[in-house]
Amino acid sequence: MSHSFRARFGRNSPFLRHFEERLGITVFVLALLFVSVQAVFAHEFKVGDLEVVHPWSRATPPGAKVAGGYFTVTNTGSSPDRLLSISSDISAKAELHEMGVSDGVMTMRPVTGGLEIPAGGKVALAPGGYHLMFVGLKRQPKQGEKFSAALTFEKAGTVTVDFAVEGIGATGGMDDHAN
Ligand SMILES: [Cu+2]
Repeated sequence: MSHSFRARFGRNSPFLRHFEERLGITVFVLALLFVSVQAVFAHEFKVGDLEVVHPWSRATPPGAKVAGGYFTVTNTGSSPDRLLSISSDISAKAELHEMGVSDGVMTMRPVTGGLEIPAGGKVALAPGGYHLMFVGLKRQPKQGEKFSAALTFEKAGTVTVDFAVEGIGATGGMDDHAN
């Protein structure tokens, strides 16, 4: 490395200081972007030892009577808990369902006795598996809005969460990169 290079780009050179400032601003802007993306997509709700992450639903076509509800729930406690019931102003009732294949046919059935959240474990409600079903919609959830629902757990109690309404065809893509 030549003398002249060091003279121009030495530790205290104005060029390097300027570059560091620019880098600092870039990192800051990226951090802000990250925080705002998190705020939009990865909202979460704590109750007792449980954390309900990114509750979301789908917009429904006009006249639809049901809408799904999805989220991930983690249990940081040392004993299992159980999701017992759900209620929301958006529908007459809300049920816990399980999707599965029986004799080659996709079926959906209510889960009886609640859904266990194992100690130190995590349960995902997602399209194709466990999900909430808001039955008897009083209005159609619209993309971009949120509606609230109360989830009641056996030990942790009741927590009110906001379901973010995504597009009609949404598959919960956020789960692919947020968790
Ligand atoms: Cu269902």
